Formats: sequence, structure tokens, C-alpha cells
Amino acid sequence: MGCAAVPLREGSRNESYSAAKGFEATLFATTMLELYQFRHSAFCEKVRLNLAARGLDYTVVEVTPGLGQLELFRLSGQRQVPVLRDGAEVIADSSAIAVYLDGQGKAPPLIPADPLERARVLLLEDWADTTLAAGVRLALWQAASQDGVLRGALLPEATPGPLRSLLGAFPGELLSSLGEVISRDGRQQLQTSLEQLAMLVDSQPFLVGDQLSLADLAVAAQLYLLRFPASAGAPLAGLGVPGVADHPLLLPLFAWRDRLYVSLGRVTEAAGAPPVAEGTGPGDPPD
Ligand SMILES: N[C@@H](CCC(=O)N[C@@H](CS)C(=O)NCC(=O)O)C(=O)O
Repeated sequence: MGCAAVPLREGSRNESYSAAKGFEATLFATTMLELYQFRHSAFCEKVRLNLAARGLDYTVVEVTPGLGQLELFRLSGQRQVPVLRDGAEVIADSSAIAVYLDGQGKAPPLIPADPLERARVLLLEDWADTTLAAGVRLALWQAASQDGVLRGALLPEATPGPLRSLLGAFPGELLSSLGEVISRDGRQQLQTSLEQLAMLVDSQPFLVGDQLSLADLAVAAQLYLLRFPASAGAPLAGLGVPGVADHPLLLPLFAWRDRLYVSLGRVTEAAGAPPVAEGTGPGDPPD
């Protein structure tokens, strides 16, 4: 559930998306970057934030869970999103993509050169991608199991209305009993960690050093699933995990996340949903 594999659009155009309007994106000028994604995956959000921080244009290819992942395997040698394609280069994994983008040598570097700062950033990124991600997945699972509206909102947009209603109305008790079992300890640890993060960002704009880094993006990307930002689009925007999204001690954390999104130009649904390439990728429905 935390990955929320949601192919959202069908039959859309093949056009470019300007991650930061007005920014002259000259990097990768010869080829259009392509991001293979599930829209509501935190790891894909991490890459979208990275691209936005650099003002890079790109198109997205919504990967259809299952069949589309077979195609993705053919392209990248593995079946998970995100995958970034830059001409002949195909890079899988949000961390590897971050290293690749930094390696292109254009500002801003999100992995610091200074060894101490670099160590802090990479440790925090790893924590966000593993421990925090696991806690977020559990919390979202529990929330969705108890909330038919959230469950329905996480379904693919193309889901037919009757099926959407059926799944939204699926007995929550069946799912929530599982959710309670797996989340009892994890939920408390998640709350504690989020409170610590809230304290950190209440007193400093960035998690490490005095500029934006991959640590900020990795943490913000996981927060996406706890309280969906406007860029998640309707009907998810404004929804979240009850008890987390609205917890008073966590308000500074989500306020920090929202400021970060504003600074990256990701404040509207359009900013969160770049156009989907048509007829070119693993997301294509079968003929
Ligand atoms: N370590 C990877 C994690 C990627 C990942 O977990 N992707 C999930 C979506 S959130 C996925 O593709 N799941 C489908 C599958 O495993 O079959 C990264 O940072 O990119």
C-alpha cells in the first residue's frame, strides 16, 4: 500500500513537463528524460523532487503493475520503479538516480562533496528509504484499511466506477485486523521519529548543513504518503493518515514539507502530475 501502485492516466499526450517553469534547463538538452513511475510511490516522488530541484524537463511513463513491470524488466533488468531513462542510459533505484543526476555535474549537487556532510546525508537518506518507509507503509495500510474513501482514492483513476465503489466498500474490519497486528510497535516508533524530525526542521531549514540535500528530499518523499500534498491531485490531496497528518506535534514537519514543495514549484496538481508519454512504455495497456 505504501507504494500505492496507481497507473493514473490513459490515452494522454507525449509532451514535456517543465519541472520548474522559467528555469533554463540545458542539462540533457539532446534527449528528453523519461521517468517510469507509479504516481503515488514515495520513491518516485523522491525522484520527481530531485528533478524539480534541478529544474529539469521530463516525461513520465505510468507503469501498469504486473504487465508493465515485465516490460520494465526488459528495459532495466529489474521490475521496480522508479527508473530514469536518459537516452541510452537507464538507471533504476531512486538513490542510484540521485547519484547519476549529481554526476552530470550541474548545480545544485544534492549529495555534498564535504565528507562529513556527505556521510550525514547518505545515512539520513538510507534511514528514510528503509526504516521510515517501512513505518509509513504500515501507517498508510492501517489508515486505508479503515477508510474506504482513502482506499478508493489510492485506486487507479481508470478503475471503473462500480469496481471502485466495491473496493471502497470492502469490509474494513478484515483489513484493519491485519493492520493492527503489524502496526502496534511500528506505529509508535514512527510517531517518535516524526516528532524528532519535527524538532529538527523547526529550528533549521535543512536536515543537513545549510542547503537542500538528498536527505531533505528522501524524508519529504516519505511524508507524501502520510499527508498528501496538493500536487498529489484530487481526490488524495488533503487526505492522510489520521493521527499523524493532523497531530499537533507534527504540524511543523508538514509545514516544512509544504515550504520545501513551494520552493521547488510543486504546489499544484499540475506540478505533481507531469504528462504521461503515450504508446512508448511499460505502462501501455495490452493491445
Ligand atoms: N530502493 C528502491 C525502492 C523502489 C521500490 O520499492 N519500488 C516499489 C514502488 S514504491 C516497486 O516498484 N514495487 C513493485 C515491486 O516490487 O514489484 C528505490 O529507492 O527506488
